[in-house]
Amino acid sequence: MSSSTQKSPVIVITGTPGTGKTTHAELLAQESLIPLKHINVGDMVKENGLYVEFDEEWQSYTVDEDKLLDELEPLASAGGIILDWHTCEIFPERWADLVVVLRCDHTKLWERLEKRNYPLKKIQENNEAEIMEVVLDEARSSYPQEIVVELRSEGTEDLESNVARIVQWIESWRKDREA
Ligand code: DAT
Repeated sequence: MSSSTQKSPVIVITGTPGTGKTTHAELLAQESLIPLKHINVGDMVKENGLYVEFDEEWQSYTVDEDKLLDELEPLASAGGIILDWHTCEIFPERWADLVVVLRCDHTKLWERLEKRNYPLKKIQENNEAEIMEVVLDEARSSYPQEIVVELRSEGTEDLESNVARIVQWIESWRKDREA
């Protein structure tokens, strides 16, 4: 949230399932010089019952968006969070200070999703979404261009450099607010 009183940013890490959001968010929470709470939105939906139903065919929860937004609002207002989710367009624009979209080569992504034992059609759907840049388009149409960053997440070198870059970004965000 871009309020001048907020001391810690809201960082959205998004991307197709399997691109590395949780891996990035966990490392970022460890490496950040300020405390950041990692919110795995998918887990929150499950654990807090923020869904309408479980879709057996797609093996996924149909999210109750109003309930989810109500639950997240106070956390986003306070700042100092990493929102880790495969979509970002439902979050109000005013929440996000930085939106990171992770990208991965589709054959590599396919292997990662196979390891999760997803149904074949769910692997196909996600693979296609990655090729079609669905999440990137969503981010670009939902947030100002200058806060959306597309980063490659294919190996550990990418992971480490991406996290270092976000840590740097947080530090300059804080300096701007001190000035
Ligand atoms: P997501 O949260 O986007 O669904 P994840 O963080 O659970 O993805 O990662 C899926 C798998 O891929 C997991 O075994 C870790 C691996 N992975 C993701 N990004 C990676 C990277 N940049 N380097 C190495 N492994 C990565």
